Amino acid sequence: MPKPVQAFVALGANLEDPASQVERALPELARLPETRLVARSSLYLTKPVGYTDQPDFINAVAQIETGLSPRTLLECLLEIEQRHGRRREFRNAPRTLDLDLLLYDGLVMHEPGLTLPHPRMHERGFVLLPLLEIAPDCRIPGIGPAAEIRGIDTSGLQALPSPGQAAQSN
Ligand code: PH2
Ligand code: MG
Ligand code: MG
Repeated sequence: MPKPVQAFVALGANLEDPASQVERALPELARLPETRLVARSSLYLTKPVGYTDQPDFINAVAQIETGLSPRTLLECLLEIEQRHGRRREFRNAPRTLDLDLLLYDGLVMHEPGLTLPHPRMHERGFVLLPLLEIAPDCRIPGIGPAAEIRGIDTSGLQALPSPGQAAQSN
């Protein structure tokens, strides 16, 4: 088996109990062959970006360690989306589950259906905030340290308390 690498996956959902879609997808990532879940972010409630006439999203980011190739990992992510009833009606349409491969071991690649790093990740607060929560030292190839990206609009983002975490009383 090739040496396992670190990879980051963005999770997003805004249909059919989105928080549960994302929470259920995390152990499914952990169960992929040659893969373990290293870290997961909080859930974030986020305003839709791009096509805005749709429900708010739940977003999160997961860090995995995997021996799968980028292409095989991508196929596995699409399979999990399918199991969650993902339908693709139009670009940026509401979805039960979206799993985007953000980073794979510092790899840069441009292939049909698979661009690494994810080409829009550095512009999206709903990706950067959860990513920085679990990987504050993360570097995006071709961009630089994720923590140094400026000008991201985070106004539509709200980190949700994790279950069991007491709500703040003030
Ligand atoms: N995904 C998109 C487009 N817009 N907006 C939010 N808030 N969250 C998403 O996951 C998202 C989006 C395309 O995949
Ligand atoms: Mg996406
Ligand atoms: Mg996607």
